[in-house]
Amino acid sequence: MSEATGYDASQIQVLEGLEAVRRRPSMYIGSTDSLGLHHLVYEVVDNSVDEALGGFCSEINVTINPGGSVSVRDDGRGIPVDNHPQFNRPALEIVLTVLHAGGKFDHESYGVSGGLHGVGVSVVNALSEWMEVQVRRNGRIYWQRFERGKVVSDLEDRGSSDHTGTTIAFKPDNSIFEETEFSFDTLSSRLRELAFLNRGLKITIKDERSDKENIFQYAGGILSFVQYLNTNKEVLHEQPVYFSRSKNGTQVEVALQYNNSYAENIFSYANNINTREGGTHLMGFRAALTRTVNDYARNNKLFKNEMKLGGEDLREGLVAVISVKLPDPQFEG
Ligand code: 0RA
Repeated sequence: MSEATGYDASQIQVLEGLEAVRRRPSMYIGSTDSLGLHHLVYEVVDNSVDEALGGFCSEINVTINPGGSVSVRDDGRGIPVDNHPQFNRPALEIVLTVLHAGGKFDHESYGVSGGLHGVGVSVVNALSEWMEVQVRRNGRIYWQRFERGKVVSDLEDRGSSDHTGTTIAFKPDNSIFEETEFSFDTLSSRLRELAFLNRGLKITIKDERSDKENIFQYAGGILSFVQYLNTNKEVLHEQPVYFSRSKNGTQVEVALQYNNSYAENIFSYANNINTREGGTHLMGFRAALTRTVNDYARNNKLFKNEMKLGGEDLREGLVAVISVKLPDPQFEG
């Protein structure tokens, strides 16, 4: 560090990065309305889900606190706290204050889960009146506090711990957000969806303002998701069809179940993000469904003459979930 200023060049860059986020928050989180507000929580939760995808975390607990803050706790490895040589600061501080440093430094995870934008937890920090992080790692408890993205206390060792994990608590900055009231139901539906998409992962949400609570955990993963989507529908077959395949680090899962309606309901996801505008995974699925059923019917002589079923016919009453997880996704739209 330069002795005159107390700052070296890399730290000046850090502050400029977070200032850019506070100046134009929508560029990073989409909007500063209720949607953007809830996006902050998804951003933090997605970091914990990444730990789960790596097999290091089995439970995530979200709490809406009475004072307007939210806490997200996981039992993952804990954010590293050792010195980051490039910045000569604890790694935790870098993850929380440097744009795009949020994820693993190795790029081996499916790390682009980040809600809508995958911008990293430093963006949440920059847009929070305060953020407090507690890390259990190396047999110790570490703690650090930030205000509007800036370090206000150095990393503290607060005693011993016999397990690992990360707790991030933050209060959105009301000078940035038009809406600062978290909705239990809005958060619940995204957390339920994440639990469906990550089989076995336990996600809880507790509302300390009202004592409401939800626990989401699905041994069936997206198979359970399809059953949930067909709740109160008359299904044409009791057991959903389910299959999965992994190849070259890419994982594909499909679950489907027909009901007696005419509606088509296909939900497609890439790295836990709903790909509303479709993509190759959705197009591939639609084409494969049409081809497979037609091939089956032809091979089993179920068709008269040159009969053929159209894709639209085969999607009437279809409820399906397609989930792909891939290391380096290309998102459009
Ligand atoms: C960077 C590197 C490693 C883990 C994490 C970040 C991490 C971040 C968050 C955010 C919320 N929960 C988290 N858990 C972990 C890898 C650590 C290692 O190699 O041991």
